[in-house]
Amino acid sequence: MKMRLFFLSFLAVVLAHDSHNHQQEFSATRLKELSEKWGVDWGFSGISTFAHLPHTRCLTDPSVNFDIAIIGAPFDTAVSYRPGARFGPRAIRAASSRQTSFRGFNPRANINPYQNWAHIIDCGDIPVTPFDNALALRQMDEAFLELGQHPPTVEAQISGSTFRQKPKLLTLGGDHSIALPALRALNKIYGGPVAVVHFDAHLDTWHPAKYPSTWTDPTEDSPQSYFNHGSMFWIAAKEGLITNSSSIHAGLRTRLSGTDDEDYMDDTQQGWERISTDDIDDIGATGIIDRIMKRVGKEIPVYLSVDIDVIDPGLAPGTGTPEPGGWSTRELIRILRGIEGLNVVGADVVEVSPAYDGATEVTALAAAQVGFEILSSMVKRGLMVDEVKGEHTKKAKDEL
Ligand SMILES: [Mn+2]
Repeated sequence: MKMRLFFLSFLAVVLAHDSHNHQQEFSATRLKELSEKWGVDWGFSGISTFAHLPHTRCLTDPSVNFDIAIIGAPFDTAVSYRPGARFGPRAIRAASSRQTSFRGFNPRANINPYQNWAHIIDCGDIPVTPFDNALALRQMDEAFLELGQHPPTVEAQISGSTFRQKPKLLTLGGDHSIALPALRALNKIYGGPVAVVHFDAHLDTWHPAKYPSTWTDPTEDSPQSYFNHGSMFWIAAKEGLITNSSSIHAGLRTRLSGTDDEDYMDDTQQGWERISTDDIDDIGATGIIDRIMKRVGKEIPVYLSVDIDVIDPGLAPGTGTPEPGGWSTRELIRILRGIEGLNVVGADVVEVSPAYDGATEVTALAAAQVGFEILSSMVKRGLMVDEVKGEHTKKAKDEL
């Protein structure tokens, strides 16, 4: 019996080896034909990655080239209300499945981000521990830094475009606290603070002591309680990660602590300007676009952070801390298109919590569309820089 088993496994090895050898005999024509027949997925077929992009475990191979990577941060143990955003990356990927490179032209942006200069891949998820937030933060710190140091494609490196010299990350959250490790990494990579353009119903600049903390002195007994999805920008400001004259919130409508607007005063001191949800009724989407562009400009490196709860919970109910009376998905998309000139060096879409979404995936669909708009802008920015350079070259030639 043993001999027979041995023989069978020996045979299996030989066959495997044999078929491996045969593979090299397939002609290029045959492989091309197979690729044309079977190489394209429908929206509903295939393994789930963002927009059917190729999947690579980038964290295990530092030599993997990409210009833009999608990375999931399935972390949700720093939320103050509904947990569940650890399933956000999965939900957003599934909801992005009607985005394909062959039908990826964005008529609002006049570009197909999936068929342009950028090599865009899905790096999968950071395997973040759900048991220990201090460790989780360390894991995310390391992972974002690791990914941000990957080499861009050779084409991008020799393109002459400054924007294309460093790879970009679009993070799928996860609760909003994941923005802190992302900002830490960007500060190391860009050698200083970046501006934050923050779409959210909430400030997220709250001092951690603004949460009930009778049981502990957070500084002594529970430093981990400082790291939460409403205080990560407070920590970021304290660590000097955010420029103090060019960051801006958009879509605010949260209740504040206590009996006055002290939270706003704290927020201003941390260097932020605020656009409320209601401002859209007075100045329209274009007015909001103007305010953001005037505040931030086109040069300074920006981290674009989109909390899906900026959208009205009627249109995006699957989120951790819903606030009635928000912008429509259409308004948010319009505004994101209007700010495409920003120098976005990193971005996230966070707080998608599919357990509270409906069977129609409406929240995840909105998040996937936000991702598409951000990718469109990043790719477009890479082209705009080149156009400017092209004009300069032309001028120089004309002058000669
Ligand atoms: Mn938030």
